[in-house]
Amino acid sequence: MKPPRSHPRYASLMTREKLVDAYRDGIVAAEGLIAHGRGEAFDYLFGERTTAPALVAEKASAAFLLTAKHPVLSVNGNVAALAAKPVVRLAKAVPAAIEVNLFHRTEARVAKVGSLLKRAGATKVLGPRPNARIPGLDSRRAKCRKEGIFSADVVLVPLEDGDRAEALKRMGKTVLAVDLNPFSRTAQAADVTIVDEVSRALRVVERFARELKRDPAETRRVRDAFDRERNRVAVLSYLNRRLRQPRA
Ligand code: PTJ
Repeated sequence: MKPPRSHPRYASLMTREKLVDAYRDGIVAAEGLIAHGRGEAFDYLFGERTTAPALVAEKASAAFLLTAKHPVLSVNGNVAALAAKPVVRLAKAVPAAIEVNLFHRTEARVAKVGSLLKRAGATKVLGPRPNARIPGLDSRRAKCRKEGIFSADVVLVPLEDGDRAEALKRMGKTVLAVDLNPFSRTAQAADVTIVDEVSRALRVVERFARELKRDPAETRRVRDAFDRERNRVAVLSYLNRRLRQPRA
């Protein structure tokens, strides 16, 4: 059942429909629907818009991606369902590789997510036939491609489940996360955490990447000036203000 356009929560209800359809098509894991619920609760608290601290983290992420030697965008079921086009556009703008990496991994779902990304315009998608493992991870998330996540220096990990971000950090990589939950383990482990809804966030990172690309010195300045602790405090202060004054 599609919600009527006049419904005050139309956009949010349509996003749920999109995820349920993607679940039925074998793109999203059942657990992904639950994860979305947590994400949308935080989005509601943040006012369902990109906040000023998120913008700062988005610009810094663009700078880290542009200055990387081998940047990779990691994609799971939820990210593919909500933001296949923004992922592909960002990958082209940087340019960065795309790798499907699933927590609830089945080879069938890896293939389906890959096909969806290709329909969204990706020319190459890594993920099938994994030939390396992320050390220290027991889950199927450890499976990856040598020429992809394994050898990347900067990895963007939207909607993580925590332990992989920490394992990637132990490998010496720079980890950029997108997570609406500022208290999550991922949010705390990442070098840059974008606390914003994934489809909005990736569009903004792409816009900054296109802008910064023209000015390498400014790109390095933005990257080096990013202060993760300061950004985290700004996100939490924003949330605190919203909780005190929901209409602010
Ligand atoms: O497709 P798979 O098998 O790789 O599984 C993907 C999920 C999302 C199920 C898996 O990675 C997982 O279990 O993740 P978690 O531990 O539930 O963490 C997901 C995080 O993303 C939570 O902190 C949510 O608040 C956040 N989140 C959910 N939806 C969004 C979001 N953040 C940004 N934008 C969203 N739309």
